[in-house]
Amino acid sequence: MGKTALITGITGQDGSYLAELLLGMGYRVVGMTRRTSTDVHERIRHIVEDVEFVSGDLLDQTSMTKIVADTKPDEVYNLAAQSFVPASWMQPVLTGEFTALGVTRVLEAVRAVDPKIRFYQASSSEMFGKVAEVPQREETPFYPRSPYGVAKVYGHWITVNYRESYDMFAVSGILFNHESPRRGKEFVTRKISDGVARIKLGLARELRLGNLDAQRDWGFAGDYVRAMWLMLQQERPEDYVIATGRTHSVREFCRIAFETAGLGSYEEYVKVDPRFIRPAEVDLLIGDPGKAKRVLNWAPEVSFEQLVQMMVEADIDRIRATLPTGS
Ligand code: NAP
Ligand code: F7E
Repeated sequence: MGKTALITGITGQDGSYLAELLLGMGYRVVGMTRRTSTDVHERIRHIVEDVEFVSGDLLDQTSMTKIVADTKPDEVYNLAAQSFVPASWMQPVLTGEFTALGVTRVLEAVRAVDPKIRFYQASSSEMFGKVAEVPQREETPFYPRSPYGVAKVYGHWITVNYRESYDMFAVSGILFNHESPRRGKEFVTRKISDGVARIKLGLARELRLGNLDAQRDWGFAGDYVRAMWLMLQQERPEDYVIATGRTHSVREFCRIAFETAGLGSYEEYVKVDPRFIRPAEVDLLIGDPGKAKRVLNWAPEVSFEQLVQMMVEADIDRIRATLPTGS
């Protein structure tokens, strides 16, 4: 019998890649979705027939417990969250409900139904915030800089606490920024690749961004979901930093993206717009993936340059396909 995995957040970027990975390994994949009045399956349209869907919400304990009891998973991947940092200043309470207390609700469901179920929590490099050391490791103290980061710190520690209180196999992956052509368009990398494609195809003339000097350790989402799975296959439940170990500025991302499209210098098109500057910024993130390499034998396969090219080319192809032929 193959294993069963329950994924919360299956309609998101990571959920779609993780579902593909697990289906390819023969898992029965159960995806939790929220009820919506419109179709939200864009990222998983190609595997929608292979996934079993259950309806639930991180805000609702009853639905969470029933889903875990009914589907009897071997592994639960808790990827659902309000994940956009600027939105967390606009909706700090809701972000806390989803991204912080939501984790406790899933953990409670697992504990009540079967504490032997293995649990993965999607922790984030945003927990390091105003960084205490460079590069950031599993032991680096947290100093979050947004309501999102604060909520993720709660989610992280409640996962550690359930592991220590109830002897559960509950682990936390501290993932640094990971991107793909499936990234939401509000995040800076996809905003840039989409903006570059629009300029290339004559649909826009400029791209408005915020802080171009912020530095992030950007990897490819497809590589990062492999690490999630590996963490749940270990003998002992432990937390891991997942990162490339390299950092780049938003400005560098722009430079490569505009060059990839053959548009020349980004400076001709990019305008800094104060609307996109954050109340508090995370200036520099760079992770040390040493433990993941040593213990999980994990390493990223897609480089920064390949990632930028992949995203720009995918957006050009996608938008071109919507244009009348010949344009
Ligand atoms: P994403 O694309 O924003 O997807 C978020 C998912 O959460 C969506 O499927 C969304 O469903 C679901 N969701 C939100 N609120 C929910 C609720 N109340 N009940 C049930 N589902 C809910 O995020 P992602 O980039 O795939 O990231 C996955 C996880 O990793 C998130 O927890 C994120 O915070 C964390 N993380 C991401 C990164 C990164 O760089 N991508 C790095 C570190 C950690 P709808 O489709 O219904 O909105
Ligand atoms: O911003 C700067 C912005 O929104 C990256 C989430 O997945 O990764 C993500 O959080 C940087 C920031 O991602 C714009 O100020 C400049 O310094 O793409 P982002 P994020 O905030 O790092 C972490 C690991 C997560 O856990 C989160 O869930 O880019 N920036 N100009 C901009 N950012 C945006 N969004 N838009 C701009 O116009």
